[in-house]
Amino acid sequence: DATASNVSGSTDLLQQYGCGPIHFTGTRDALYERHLMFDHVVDPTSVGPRERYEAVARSVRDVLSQRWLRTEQTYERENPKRVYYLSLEFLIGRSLANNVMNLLLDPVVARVADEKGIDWLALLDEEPDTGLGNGGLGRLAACFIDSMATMQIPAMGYGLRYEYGIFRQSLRDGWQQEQPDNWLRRPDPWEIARPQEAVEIGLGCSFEVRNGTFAAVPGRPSSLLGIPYDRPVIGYGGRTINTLRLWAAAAPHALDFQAFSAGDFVSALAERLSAESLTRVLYPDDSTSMGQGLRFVQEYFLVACSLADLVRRFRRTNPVDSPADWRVLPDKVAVQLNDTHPSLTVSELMRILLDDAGLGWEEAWDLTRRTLAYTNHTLLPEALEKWPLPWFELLLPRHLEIILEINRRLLDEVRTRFPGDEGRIERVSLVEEGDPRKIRMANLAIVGSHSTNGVAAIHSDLLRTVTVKDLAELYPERFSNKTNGVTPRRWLRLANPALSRCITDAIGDGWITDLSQLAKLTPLADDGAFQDAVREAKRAMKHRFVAWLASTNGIAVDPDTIFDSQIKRIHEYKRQLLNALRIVVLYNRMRQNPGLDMAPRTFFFAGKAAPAYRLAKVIIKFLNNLAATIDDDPAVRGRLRVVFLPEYGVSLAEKLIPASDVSNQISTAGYEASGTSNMKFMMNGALTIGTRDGATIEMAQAAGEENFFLFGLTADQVASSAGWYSPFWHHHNEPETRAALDLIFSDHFNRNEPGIFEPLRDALLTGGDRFMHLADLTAYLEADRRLLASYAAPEDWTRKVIMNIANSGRFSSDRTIAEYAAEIWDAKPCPVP
Ligand code: T68
Repeated sequence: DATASNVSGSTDLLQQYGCGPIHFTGTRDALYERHLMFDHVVDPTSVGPRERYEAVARSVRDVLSQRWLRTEQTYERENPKRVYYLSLEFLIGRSLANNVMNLLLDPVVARVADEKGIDWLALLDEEPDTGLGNGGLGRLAACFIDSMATMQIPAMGYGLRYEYGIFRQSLRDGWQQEQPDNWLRRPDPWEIARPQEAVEIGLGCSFEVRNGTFAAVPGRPSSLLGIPYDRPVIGYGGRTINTLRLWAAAAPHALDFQAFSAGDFVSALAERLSAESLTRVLYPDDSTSMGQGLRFVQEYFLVACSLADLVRRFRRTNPVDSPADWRVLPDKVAVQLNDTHPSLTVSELMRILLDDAGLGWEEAWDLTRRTLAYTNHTLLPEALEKWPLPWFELLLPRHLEIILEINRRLLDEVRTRFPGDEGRIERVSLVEEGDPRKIRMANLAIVGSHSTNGVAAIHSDLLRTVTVKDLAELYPERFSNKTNGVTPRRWLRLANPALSRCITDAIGDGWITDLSQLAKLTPLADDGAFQDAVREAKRAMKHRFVAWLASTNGIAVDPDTIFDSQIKRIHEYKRQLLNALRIVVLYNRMRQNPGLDMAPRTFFFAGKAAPAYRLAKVIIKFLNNLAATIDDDPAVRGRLRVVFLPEYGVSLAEKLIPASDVSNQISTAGYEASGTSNMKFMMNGALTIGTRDGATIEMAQAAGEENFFLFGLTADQVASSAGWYSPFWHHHNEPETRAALDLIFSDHFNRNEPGIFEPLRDALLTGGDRFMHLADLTAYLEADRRLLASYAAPEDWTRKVIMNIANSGRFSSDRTIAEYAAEIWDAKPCPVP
């Protein structure tokens, strides 16, 4: 009827998704109206925003369902080479607005919201972040699956369906408090449980929950069920809809009625309880390896479920009648290991090919290696996974046999190629001697795959020439670099509507799927009208952020100050303390010289500390006390503000990055593998003040160093500093450094809590300053001076901003994925008709 087509008005679009004559909304039997009333059997006039959110989300899911099915049918029919991205983490964030955008439904939704008086932004806030990751590594996985779907690559993500994602952070007296993230308390409208596709995996022992801990019971083999939960991954334009498959653990046996009648009802249920605890919670440690048993089982569970599933799918489209038929495996399957967390894939695939498929060692090894590829994300020694050999004996005895045989052959090869070089043998060995002996998971991943890559040029170089030098000399052809990227859909088009519009007005919207087109903005860098538009966009996003902050956190900040942000996990190597020292120096200058002419600034910090990382928690406390002390000091009021925003996550980043003027990327050179928020800031028109580390180096090359504020020691200088560096020298010889440190150590920022910042003295001075904060402080302040000078000249500043945006195209994850597809996977698009 006329009303219906007016309201939905989108018949063509819906038809594209196979929805025929169904209306999105506006009639009694339209998608939205039906979900609103029938899903919860409630009166549609009395529902709250959460019900409205669910009804909209389910309607959107209805729209994409047939296209999603057709995507898989196309892959089954065309039988292309498939890519599987294995990751313990997928830091997805919210899905509704992103999915609406990718389906090109936003005009429909905007009209519906308008006509029905729905507060769209409030409704979006009803969706919890899907926080199944710690930081960059997990968010990269989320960007990659977005790009693969947009590029029509037949790909699937495999991960775990943690019931609790990254903990929620609140502050009490400035200290971090952790709360469980019960994101599934309300049903998630995006996931589809597929119990009919469950897989059963075998373990060498059983488990019990004893006194609240997960304990192994040796010598009693057991099994676990993996239940897949699928989430749609929508390519931009809605043509391809891939799948993210997350596994939940369950006990394999239906309730044992024998035990039930025998009265053992409770222990029959207890088995179920221990099985399900395996995927209860994400480990909250980033860039460290806590080496806990439950984590080891989680890793194996992901690997075993995913391989069973992909082998089943492989066999469906490539019938295997004899061992020889397995030879096409590497032509049909590429598996990318996101860090070493899933590197048991090497031994699991060998086990399948040897024991289930009946292949000989040589052939199984050749197929395994050609199928697998590994990405390294860190050089920090404390992050390199090494699992005790006794755990393998207990849980995975067959894997241990296989790994030791891989090692025997590896060491034979090393002996032949480097006779007499015992040191080398010790270093490349998969087994680290000690008590207990340990398996080196990075070595296993490198030896058992055909490709090892780092995530930025400098990182890949250091990996090859320092961290795993001996393996790189053995297999040089396996090593390459794939500089990270981020999806411009979520991080520019969705997060920054003001700048997106401004860009599209200037060069059209082709940039959304081809970010290199931003280069067309270069000739406009000095164009007055375009400069005005870019400044206006930034202003609009700052105002939006300020309004959000006031309404949600009750914090009032002045949008006419410079927004200077550092948002990332709290870690010594990321040097939030260096930023704090810079602020203390500026604070001292203002106190000493009340007339000092300096543009007013707001410094934003956000980030979580691993709950067991003591010093990181002290850093959070210090930032909060710094903020409070400055707020209370009339000498600097209105000119200097520090704000620590709690609960950093994808949704907060989406709000703060578009509003920021300055991006701090100040890790000790050589420590930040790549960084990815650095790229998000760049494409959103923030200027970077930072060290020559990770991908920041390549960003500055792309934009021109004159458009960056780089400072500090290089990675080479840091690496060779061991003999000469002393933080005491800086304390002694640099007045501003000394004044800042002494002010901190005088309890100026903790008058009522004496001594709580003693750990900072150890970190910065007496402990040797492992991350060389003091070595870079004066250079940081000098770069800051250049930054302020540019900000004072708006045309100069905005020119730099435009040059940054125009040259950020290379940092799209579409470019990164194109490189993986061509150089590692040999995967091609498989368009869905
Ligand atoms: C990050 N690593 C790198 N690790 O630090 C960052 N680790 O430079 C890079 O841009 C990003 O990976 C993507 O390549 C992490 O985020 C973790 O989160 C992590 C989690 C568990 C165990 C070890």
